[in-house]
Amino acid sequence: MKTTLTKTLKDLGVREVNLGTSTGQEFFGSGNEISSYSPVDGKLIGKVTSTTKEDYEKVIDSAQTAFKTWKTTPAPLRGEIVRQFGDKLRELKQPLGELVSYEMGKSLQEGLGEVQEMIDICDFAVGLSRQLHGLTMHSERFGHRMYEQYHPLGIVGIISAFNFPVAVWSWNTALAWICGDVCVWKASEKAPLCSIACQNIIAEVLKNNNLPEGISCIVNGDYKVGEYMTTDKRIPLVSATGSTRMGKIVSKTVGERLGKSLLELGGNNAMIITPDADLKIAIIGAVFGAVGTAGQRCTSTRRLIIHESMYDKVKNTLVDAYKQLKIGNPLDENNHVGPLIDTDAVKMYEDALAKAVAEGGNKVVEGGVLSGEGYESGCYVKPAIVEAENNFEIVQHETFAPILYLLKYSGGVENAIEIQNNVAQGLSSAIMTNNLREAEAFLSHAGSDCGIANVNIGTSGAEIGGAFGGEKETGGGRESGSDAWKVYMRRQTNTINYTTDLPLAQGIKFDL
Ligand code: UN1
Repeated sequence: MKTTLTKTLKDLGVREVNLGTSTGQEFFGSGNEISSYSPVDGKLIGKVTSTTKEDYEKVIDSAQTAFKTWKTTPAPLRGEIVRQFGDKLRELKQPLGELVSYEMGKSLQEGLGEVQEMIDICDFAVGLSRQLHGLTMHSERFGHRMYEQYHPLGIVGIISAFNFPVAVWSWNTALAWICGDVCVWKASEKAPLCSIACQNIIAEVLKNNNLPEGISCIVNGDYKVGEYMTTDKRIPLVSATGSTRMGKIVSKTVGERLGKSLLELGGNNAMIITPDADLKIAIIGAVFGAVGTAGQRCTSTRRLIIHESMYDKVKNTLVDAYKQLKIGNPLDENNHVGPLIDTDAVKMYEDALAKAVAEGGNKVVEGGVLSGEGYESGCYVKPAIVEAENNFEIVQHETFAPILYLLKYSGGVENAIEIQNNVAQGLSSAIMTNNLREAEAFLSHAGSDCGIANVNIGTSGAEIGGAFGGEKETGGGRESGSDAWKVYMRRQTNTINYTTDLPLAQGIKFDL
């Protein structure tokens, strides 16, 4: 992989983060060049060569070879490598956070937060490396023992999106590594330098421990490189984060060869605000959820479902809150909202707003594209709020931009829950209420149908300790905490007979 920087990152106002001119995988990229432009100022940051099919074969060879060493390394020792990786991330948190912020456009606080998520998942994985437990069962036969074990799976393919260019990879890779797998990562072609920085960091850790770099590999390029992975039988698990459209293709292709896929796809996340809500936290939660990361999180708040008795108050308070928002260079800590990833995303934002109005929506915070000094990249937009109906086509879709739809409900909380669930996606959801009955109804089997359901917390900003993912068109996969590690391993049931007889299960007699 060859990386060429136009200037040093320092010249661009970003501290250097181990982003050499190449990674140890130098021979792995000889295809077309991919240019990385910063949405912050529109400048070309650098170019990366993409992975050809030939390069890809070399990557897989090195991953397969590395797997032989890695799968037989005791899990706690694998954890030790992840611990060292986490320590390196602690050292490099500031510059890596700055690179994330500069290449992707999220605020510096969020860039640093993303690196913090990486550190946290490393800690989690280190502990887990001593806890890859299976169950023991009681056999129905005399003199038999039965138990289950989890074994490493092989090569894990990771396809990640631009919006969390480093954290989502680490959720997958930190767990996969302690599970004994090796990883091949295709990062978004919109943020390739972040992946190279991460690769350089882990490559150094592996080298210091005399381990093969093939334990962690990167490939670069567009969907074709993704296709190499999804069609490749040597990759038993493909973990993909991104749009529902992409996820359906990945699922179908991997499914055709009966491989496993872990999908974390689009969300259409709602927050319900009931008459018993604490408005102070509801408003902050809603605003951060809608405009944080410029509305480009899978968990961003897209819909507010507000009880009619509170509707005008919430609307007016939100309109006032939006007036305080500062939009600009995300590396400047005074700004709340940075740019969208590129001008295509700006076009989608404009189209979505136009569609919402065409369907009868009413803009209460106008929105619009910013131009002039500081906005030269053409990627900065104003967060917008639209009064809408849940059945509008555009409201049913995830638009990766800071557009918040206001929806009204009347009657009991069950009506709000019905509106909330009435979309194709099922990632994150929230209710703002101090009413125990409403909160419990929301969390019950008759409540939210999402993978994440929060009370008095917004839809975004999940901690790594829980399983992350959602239902329906969100894809059903779970990454990160809880027992998400199990998908990265193969389960084996073992039955051992320590007698001199051969009793058959289910009491079957078979005498010769
Ligand atoms: C994503 O947008 O793909 O819950 C991940 C959150 C973050 C992760 C988002 N911890 O908002």
